[in-house]
Amino acid sequence: MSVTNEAEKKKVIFSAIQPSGTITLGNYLGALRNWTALQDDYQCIFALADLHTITVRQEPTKFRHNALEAYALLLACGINVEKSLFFIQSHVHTHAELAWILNCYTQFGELSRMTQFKDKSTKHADNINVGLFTYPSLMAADILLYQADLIPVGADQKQHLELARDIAERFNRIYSPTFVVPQPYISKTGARVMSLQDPTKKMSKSDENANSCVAVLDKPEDIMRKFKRAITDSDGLIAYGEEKDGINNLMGIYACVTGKTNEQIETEFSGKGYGDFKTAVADAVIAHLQPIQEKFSHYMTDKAYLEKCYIESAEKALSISNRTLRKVMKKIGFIPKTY
Ligand code: ATP
Ligand code: LTN
Repeated sequence: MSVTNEAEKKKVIFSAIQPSGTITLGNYLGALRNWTALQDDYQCIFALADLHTITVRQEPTKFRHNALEAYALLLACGINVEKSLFFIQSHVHTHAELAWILNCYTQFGELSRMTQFKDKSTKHADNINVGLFTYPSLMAADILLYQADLIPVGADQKQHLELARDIAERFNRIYSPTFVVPQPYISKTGARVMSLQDPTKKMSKSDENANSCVAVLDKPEDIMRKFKRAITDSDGLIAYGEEKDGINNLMGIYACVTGKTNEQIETEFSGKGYGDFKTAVADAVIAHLQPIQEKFSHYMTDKAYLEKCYIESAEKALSISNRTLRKVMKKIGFIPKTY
């Protein structure tokens, strides 16, 4: 990414995703595809939030593999390192440093109110570590280091973003304007993809039922099988409607990957059965994912290229984020580092 005058005028977008497992069709249609569409109009900074991932215990070999795979897959989905930064959070030390500082400007009570902390402590009752508790201060550091204007996040991260805004405003008030106060970015095309087995729940990579979730890297035959088994309803009509969560979800997915409207889909399938529709959705998803899967395989055979991308981005990210960190430390009263 060249930091030209023109690029400097563009608003800064920051977002991140954790390499905590296989990337799903939900992650792709709900988040990643929208990120890639923003790259011409904004100065985009994306990260693989691996420091966040260790709030849940990881097996080292699998963790390393998941992170590299996620990096390659996001490039394959269209993140372009010529236009945007895309780095690995743990490679840019300013994140952990600012997170510590922000911990001292965040109240225990504020973190105690975070619903994700409450959910994850119930889910991982044997490992309620302090990192899980201070997760939102690290997320605030990610965002505030780059003076980001807009943050695309899903509903589950809204509360964390609100907290990042509160921390930024608090710091600016105590000292003087230091951080840009970020706003949520609501995508016009954001899709919420629901579980194929329980369409009232969102599709999630941590779902125990493997049939509920399509991974971007799933083989065509697995994608077909999962869609064929998708839960629908009994009225047999391919039409958007109330109490038709299963069909609504399949129509939403089909619309996303083909660009068709609900009316066009209803016309296309009028008089046809759910079996035909499910096959058509699966075929469309397979066709949409095929070029991504091919690019992914190519990137995975070129580790040197992947390394070049994440190192170059990390160097640029370090230089941008260090400016903010030094400013913050100076305002607090730390003795400036002269080396
Ligand atoms: P987990 O199962 O570990 O909670 P997840 O699959 O729900 O993971 P996250 O890593 O929490 O995904 O989210 C990454 C991004 O993908 C977020 O921006 C989130 O809003 C988006 N996202 C996740 N699941 C869906 C979904 N089913 N539909 C649309 N967007 C989604
Ligand atoms: N917590 C987010 C990932 C994340 C993030 C961020 C998102 C880490 N840092 C900064 C936006 C901005 C998640 O799990 N989806």
